[in-house]
Amino acid sequence: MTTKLPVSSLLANRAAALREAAGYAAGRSPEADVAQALRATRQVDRRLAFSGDHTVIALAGATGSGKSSLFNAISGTQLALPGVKRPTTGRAMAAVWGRTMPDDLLDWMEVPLRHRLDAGATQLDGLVLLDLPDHDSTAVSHRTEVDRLVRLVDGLIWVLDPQKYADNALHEGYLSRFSAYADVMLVVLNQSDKLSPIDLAAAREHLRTLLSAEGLDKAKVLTTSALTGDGVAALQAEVAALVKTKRLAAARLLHDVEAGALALSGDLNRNRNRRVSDERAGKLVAALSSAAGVAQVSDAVRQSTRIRGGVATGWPLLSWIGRLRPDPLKRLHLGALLPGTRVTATSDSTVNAADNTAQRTALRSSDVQRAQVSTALRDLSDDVSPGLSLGWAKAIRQASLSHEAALSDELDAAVATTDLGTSAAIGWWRLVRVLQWGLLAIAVLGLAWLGSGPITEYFGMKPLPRPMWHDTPVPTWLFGGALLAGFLLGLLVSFGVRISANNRAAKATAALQQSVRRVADQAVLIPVNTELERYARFVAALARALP
Ligand SMILES: Nc1nc2c(ncn2[C@@H]2O[C@H](COP(=O)(O)OP(=O)(O)OP(=O)(O)O)[C@@H](O)[C@H]2O)c(=O)[nH]1
Ligand SMILES: [Mg+2]
Repeated sequence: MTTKLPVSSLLANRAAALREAAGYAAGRSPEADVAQALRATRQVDRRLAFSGDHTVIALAGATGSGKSSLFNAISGTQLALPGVKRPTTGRAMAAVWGRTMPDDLLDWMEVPLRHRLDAGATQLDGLVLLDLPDHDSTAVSHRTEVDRLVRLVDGLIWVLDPQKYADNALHEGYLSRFSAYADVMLVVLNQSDKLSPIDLAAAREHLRTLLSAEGLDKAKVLTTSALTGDGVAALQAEVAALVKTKRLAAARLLHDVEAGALALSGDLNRNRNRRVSDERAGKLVAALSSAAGVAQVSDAVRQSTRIRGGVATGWPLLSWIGRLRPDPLKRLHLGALLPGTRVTATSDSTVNAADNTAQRTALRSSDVQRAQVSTALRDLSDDVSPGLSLGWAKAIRQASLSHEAALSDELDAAVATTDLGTSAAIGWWRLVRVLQWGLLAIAVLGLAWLGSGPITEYFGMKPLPRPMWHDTPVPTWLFGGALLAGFLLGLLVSFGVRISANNRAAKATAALQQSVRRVADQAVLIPVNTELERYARFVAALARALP
């Protein structure tokens, strides 16, 4: 019966965190780093899916170092063919100790040559030993095979020989890459029979120094001779110890996950709680407001209110002249919002309203205003990007520009659909209007009274009485007084109209700015903050994946 790998929840948690981080980093962090992280998590999934009873350890090293000979020595077989002709081994071969053959595992590793051995009293039950081709082979196929398998195995035995152990190509080109894997690695100096005991001790010391310099000081170093069998038992014991813990696979995978996390950590920055500041958002809204013509519309509201207020409350004998003046709101195509044709803006229609070609104003933003918007957008993304890597900064910039093409249409639609507060009539205007017409009626009455003489005479009636007040006939008082009062009232009320106009302009400005703010939210602030949120999640996930 096979059991699942006794893998610590640490590995599972870290792998999950790394997968999450890689997901967030996709398209932001360098592609190769994201790929490495995802490869590591995939490897965890796949390796964990296989039998946890087996530990795969590979013999790796340069050609002629004695990998195949050690394979035979450890297994007590002649399965591998050590050769004089170099390189000899071309395909990996597996020896499996125990009663079951982990075919699924070896299929995944694509190792077709497999032999099962009885573990007997060897303590090697569960070991899958691989004889690999030479890692620095002249044959490309050998190198590819080694590179592929070295990624998949649980542990490694690096076989060196006295002639080549200090070879730079070996250390800098290959071994140093495994510095993080020192605890799942044994380093074996083979062919010890070729050196005198003193030279062997010196070589071993030298090798230790070289390994330390490459961060591999934790790796165990052994000396063996496949020819004489010297040190083979000790090597077997080390291998048996690795197999016994059954933690080798988990340890190796954990290193892979950590390496993946480290690759992405170049994009870590301590400041993960980035948000667009209120100040920046305010500046953006100001630039957008300017481009959207908020001031112009607000002015038009003021003018329009004054004209209409004048017509409504002015002296009727003069106020009709105001009707001849064009309404500035209508000139901006905002006349739909004047009394009688009420259009209400809904909060979420602002962005989509851009499709509605009927809702367009005659406002056009200038090049200067457009440049101000561009600057505000750039400042905003620059503001939240310091310390971020290029990929993330670029993603934030792109988020800030995601709606740029449609921005002016969206703003225009937002202005066109904003309720400017000009539709409702102003109460006291009506009162004044009634008063004005009343006064005019009194004046007409006075005039009629004054001119009533010929009419009453014509009809043979008694002339109307003509009471006097302060030596002047009352009808004259009525006529002159009402006219003067109407004129003066119109004059007086024009100050009130001015206040109304200013109030309405201020309210319109506020309403327009709110509409512009909604566009800024939808088109810029939400996309940018979403990207920043993504970065925060990336940092949090990566922190959980890192040691
Ligand atoms: N003296 C001595 N010779 C050894 C020892 N181990 C291996 N040899 C010889 O070294 C040569 C190469 O050995 P292999 O085991 O084929 O080496 P390898 O690392 O498998 O080589 P490739 O398959 O080409 O990568 C053979 O002639 C072996 O007999 C050893 O410990 N001492
Ligand atoms: Mg070989």
